[in-house]
Amino acid sequence: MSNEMNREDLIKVILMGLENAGKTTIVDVLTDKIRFNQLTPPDMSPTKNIERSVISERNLVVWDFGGQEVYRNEYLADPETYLRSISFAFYVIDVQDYYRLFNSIMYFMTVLPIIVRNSPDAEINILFNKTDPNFDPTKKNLKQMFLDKVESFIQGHKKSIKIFDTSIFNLNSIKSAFNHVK
Ligand SMILES: Nc1nc2c(ncn2[C@@H]2O[C@H](COP(=O)(O)OP(=O)(O)O)[C@@H](O)[C@H]2O)c(=O)[nH]1
Ligand SMILES: [Mg+2]
Repeated sequence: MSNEMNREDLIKVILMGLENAGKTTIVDVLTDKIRFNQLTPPDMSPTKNIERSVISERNLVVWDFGGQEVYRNEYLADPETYLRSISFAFYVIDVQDYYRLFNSIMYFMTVLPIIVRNSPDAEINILFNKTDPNFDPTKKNLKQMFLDKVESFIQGHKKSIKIFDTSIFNLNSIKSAFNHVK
């Protein structure tokens, strides 16, 4: 890890969620590696472990937590290394992935208390990602299903949570979700 990444004045932002939710693509938007609305989604390989990106102009360091199960277990087993001093946590859900919705709910309910315990001041955000302009959510509304399942759980944690619909096909939707991060 370079010295820049260790700078203590940087605001720590984390992205968590299952693999394939679109976390790394979001980092690429925030770091201006993707500058135009995509006509087809970029082809990406799964993130190994954690990748950190510094956005110097905004004083941010973004931790992209690879979502594969082996890595997920590693973070949860050692939260003091990974989940401390977080200012903003973004939990990313693929609203088009019906078959893994339940898995994503379970992971959210597992990580939220650990984040809150290790970073009590962290602001929690949920991104309903892949809400593409041409995607019709009325058939299976995964966003509503997710919220229904976690509602009372969130209330139990007395945290107010910000919610955003995002898509790589609308870069502004992603940038706006991070506007309040400073
Ligand atoms: N349809 C659609 N696909 C997306 C979107 N964002 C990312 N993807 C695709 O989803 C796949 C996984 O993205 P990636 O960023 O690697 O997910 P990660 O595993 O959470 O880091 C890639 O093929 C991306 O191109 C989106 O908003 N809509
Ligand atoms: Mg990734």
